[in-house]
Amino acid sequence: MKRKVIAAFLCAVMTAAVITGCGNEDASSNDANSKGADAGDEGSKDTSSDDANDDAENDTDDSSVDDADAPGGDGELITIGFAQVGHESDWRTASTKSCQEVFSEENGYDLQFVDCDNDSAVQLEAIRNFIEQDVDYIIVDPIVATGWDTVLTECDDAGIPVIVIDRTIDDSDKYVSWVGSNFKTEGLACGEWLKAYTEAKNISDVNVLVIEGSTGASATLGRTEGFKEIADREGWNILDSQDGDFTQDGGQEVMESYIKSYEGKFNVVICQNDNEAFGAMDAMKAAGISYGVDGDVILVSFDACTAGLQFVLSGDINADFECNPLAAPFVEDVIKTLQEGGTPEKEVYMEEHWYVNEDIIPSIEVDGASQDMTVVTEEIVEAQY
Ligand code: GYE
Repeated sequence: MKRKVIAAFLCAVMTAAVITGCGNEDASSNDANSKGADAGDEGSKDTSSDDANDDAENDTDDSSVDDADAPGGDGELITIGFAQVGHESDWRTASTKSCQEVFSEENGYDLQFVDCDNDSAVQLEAIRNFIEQDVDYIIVDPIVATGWDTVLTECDDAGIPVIVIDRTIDDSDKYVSWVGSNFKTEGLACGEWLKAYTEAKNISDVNVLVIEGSTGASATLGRTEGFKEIADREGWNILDSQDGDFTQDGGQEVMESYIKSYEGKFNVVICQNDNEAFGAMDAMKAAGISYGVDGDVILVSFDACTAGLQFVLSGDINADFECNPLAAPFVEDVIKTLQEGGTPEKEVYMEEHWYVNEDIIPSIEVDGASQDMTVVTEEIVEAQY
């Protein structure tokens, strides 16, 4: 099919335009008042109207593009296959909802959505089905960071552009664009805040339990690495670090077993997402262990979805490091750029904020950049996803 040939050509152009690989050290901007994304290294901007794209448009000979043959030509819907991780958390629900809203029929899309239920084999099969169906674009949120080169080569051979969202792919660059968060920065921010907070509270003995996200997910790897870097630097004692699978049940189970092994020995619990924190709270409550701003245990979380922020507001969670799930509008910018024959940014970073209950640490320094700590209010909770 002609449009596939054109797409394959665009893929080749885009592969040549790779600027940096995923996982570079650039902190996403932590501007306290706006939600959005940063494209590449150049700060926040509209990804569809930057110079790089304009140049690429000029360089691309699209004289052979026949509008009727292009995806979505002649008023046809643009077909998208989306292989979503699963439905494990509030964050995931917000991500799915955002994609379904943006890629609606009303907006000109036919979205084939597959919930992969956290199973990598199901995710690979979903992508191969999308190739079979000859969709126009594939969106994937990779459950794990590795094992991608073969299937991405198959997409490339079929001329179907792949857009990666949220978690990164670490062993292949055969995708057009990635839109997501810098998970290591989130982990570093958590560590820097904990350092400032324990100093402000005169807590010199820091004994930490970590409830990790799913094993092999880049969100888990980055948050773990960032936090550990600060813990090692500060000489904190990480008593244990186990997989809670990003679920409430997982968080509760891990916390219950931690309480059996370490009761009386820990004063910090780091949960790598809100749902795990809800489970950890249930386990601590049942064991009579107090947590949060008035408790014996400092409780920290990631994601900062509405329910998580409610617990920051109530003081049950001390700090919550946002991970912004609303990538879909930026993915749509990527698709529009491709539709117009342009070259989208290889990496687009979501903008995120760090939330706390107490007004004692106004900002922290992460990778040399000052980042605000935002005290949660009712209005912030209500405006959150
Ligand atoms: O933090 C967690 C979800 O990949 C960033 O996955 C995402 C993580 C998020 O289940 O809640």
